[in-house]
Parts: sequence; C-alpha cells; structure tokens
Amino acid sequence: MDRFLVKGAVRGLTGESEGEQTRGGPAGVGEEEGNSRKKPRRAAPGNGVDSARPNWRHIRAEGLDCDYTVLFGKEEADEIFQELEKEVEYFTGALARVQVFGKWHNVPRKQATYGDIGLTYTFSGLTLSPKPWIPILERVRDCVSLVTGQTFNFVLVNRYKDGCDHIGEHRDDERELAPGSPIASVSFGACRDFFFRHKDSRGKHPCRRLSVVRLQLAHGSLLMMNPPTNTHWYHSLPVRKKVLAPRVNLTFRRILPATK
Ligand SMILES: O=C(O)CCC(=O)C(=O)O
Repeated sequence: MDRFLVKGAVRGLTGESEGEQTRGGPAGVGEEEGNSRKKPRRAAPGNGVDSARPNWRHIRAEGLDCDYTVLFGKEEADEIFQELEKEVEYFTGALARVQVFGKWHNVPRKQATYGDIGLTYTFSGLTLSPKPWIPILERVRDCVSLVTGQTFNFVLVNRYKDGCDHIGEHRDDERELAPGSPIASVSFGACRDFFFRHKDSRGKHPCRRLSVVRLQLAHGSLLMMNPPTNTHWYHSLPVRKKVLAPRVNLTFRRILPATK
C-alpha cells in the first residue's frame, strides 16, 4: 500500500495550503455542495444506530459521488470515541515519520491500521500486516456494512490531536482498492472541514476552475466516497488552528489481497 508513503509525503507538504476560514452553517455539507437529496438505503433493524432511517445527503459534482449521513447519535458516538481513544494502538517510531526529499518529518497526525488476518500492505517501503480487528472497530465496521450493504477488510485510523494536525491533498490509490469499491469514512470527535478539489483545478495554473466541494464531517458521521470520486478528486483535511479538540477518523476499505 504505497499510497501511505506517497500520501504522507504529499500531505506533509500540502496540508497547510488552504488558508484558515471561518464559516457559519450547520455541520454537514458546506455551501458548495452539489445537488442534495435523500437517498434511501437498507433499513437497520434496531441495532441502536441512528441509521434505522439514515437521512442521506447525496453530494454530486462532475466525477464526484458521495453520500453523507450522521450514523451515530451523540450518546453512542461519545461512547465509541472514548473506546477508540482507549483501544487503538497507533504507529510509533519510523512508521510515524515520513521522508520528503531526504528529510524526515513527523506525520502530522497519528495513524494505525487494522484488518483481516492474512492481508498485507506496503507502508514506508515495508510490507506489513494490519493489526487484527478489535471489537470497537468491528462494531463501527458492521454498522456501516448494515446501512450500505458494503463489506470492508481493512481500516486506516487517523487521529488528529487538534486542528493543527491535518492531512494534505491526496487521492486514495485505486490500485490497491477492490475495483468498484467505495471508501467509508466515519468521524468521531471534533467537527472538521473536509475539502474535495478536482484534479484539473489544482496548482497555480489549473487548466479548469471547478469549485472546491466543502464538507464538514460531524461527530458520528459517515461519508461514503463512491467510485469514481477518488479518480477525479483529491481530498484533504486542512489545518484549523481554532479547533482545540481531538478527532478520530476511520476509513474502511476493501483492499485486494497481495499478489505474489
Ligand atoms: O480524516 C479524514 O477525514 C480524512 C482521512 C483520509 O483522507 C484518508 O484516510 O485517506
């Protein structure tokens, strides 16, 4: 999973490129959202999740297809967040650092990976196995599967201690994702801005000028990033110095078994 190495490098350099902005409005989809409509999905039979009738917002732009809902009510989201804070073991040492143009930097957040036994992925040039699933991650994964009908064999956990921790613009590497599979992003803790930028609208002299799609990812929320979103759009979690509280994000993925 070379993307972790590549993303770490790119994120470390580009994450601060967005100026700090203050914006009103409720948590959820920002004002540059595309068409918004309810999208009914499978009903969840009394599992305590706020998803019995998930109130989906469908976010569309050219080549972007995302669904957003608040999956867990505050009480359950608080409980899950506390459990994640207790149970998740994050990378330390070399795995928490990234080399950019020969210079070592700390990754500006904490990371961990969990998944099915037997899976391997590449991280910082090393072939690693994710840690085996722990109950709290299985619980969230299973809730997401229940409301989306999708299955996942891997999760990347990102912990942002405050608004200084961030993730720079990147696309998730489709090569290691099972073709046609979505990425399910579940957030707990501080509400943070989250941006999508079209690949043709990046840099100083973009060849096209598509609007940035701005979301706010609330405590207990689920963002489904469906194909082909990651082919055309980069995403980032910019620095927000006014945010003082921590946030934990889980991106559930279906990755292909390693080829020998
Ligand atoms: O923390 C987030 O919301 C974003 C995480 C992310 O971009 C990723 O895992 O690829």
